[in-house]
Amino acid sequence: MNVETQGTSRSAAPVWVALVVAIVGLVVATAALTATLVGGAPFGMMGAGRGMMSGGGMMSGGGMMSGAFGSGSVLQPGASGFVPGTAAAPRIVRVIAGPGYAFSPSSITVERGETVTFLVTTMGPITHEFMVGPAADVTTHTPGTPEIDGIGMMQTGSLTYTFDGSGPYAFACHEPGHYEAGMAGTITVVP
Ligand SMILES: [Cu+2]
Repeated sequence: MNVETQGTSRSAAPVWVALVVAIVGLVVATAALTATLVGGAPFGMMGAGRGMMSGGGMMSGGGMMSGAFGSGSVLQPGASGFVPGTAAAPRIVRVIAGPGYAFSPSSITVERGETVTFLVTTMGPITHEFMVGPAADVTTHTPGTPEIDGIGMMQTGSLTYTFDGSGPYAFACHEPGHYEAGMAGTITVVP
């Protein structure tokens, strides 16, 4: 009797352990699969994979918006296959102004000599402007420096600029107090 009981409990324990391990394994595998499907679906539907290649999270807002306007906007200057903008066919660069006193992105890279059309959209209730040119002129708000004035909420302004110098270039908003609050960005020129 004693021997039989011991025998039963000895052989039952490994079966029980194996069953638990199997169940836990199944649950983990199911959870992982679910996470993959749930996490993967939005990327596949929205960005068709481009979001993931360009670093998704980092680009977030801008990446999603530019994703709808062709793959030409994905490659950045310096990357192989990048097509620089020309006067006849400027490269489109989208910039979000606000909400608050910031541009997104706050740093932009251009190829030397290329022509870029900035499409600047204001998010939020504060009106912004977008001035672009040599950093010294932009910083001091020099009259005559190209700018889009008074971009209201959900409005988009357009400005085309050719970067034919070596820089440094910059952009900024000079609505009262905005530049002082940090509403500016840098433009890096690559050969
Ligand atoms: Cu502003």
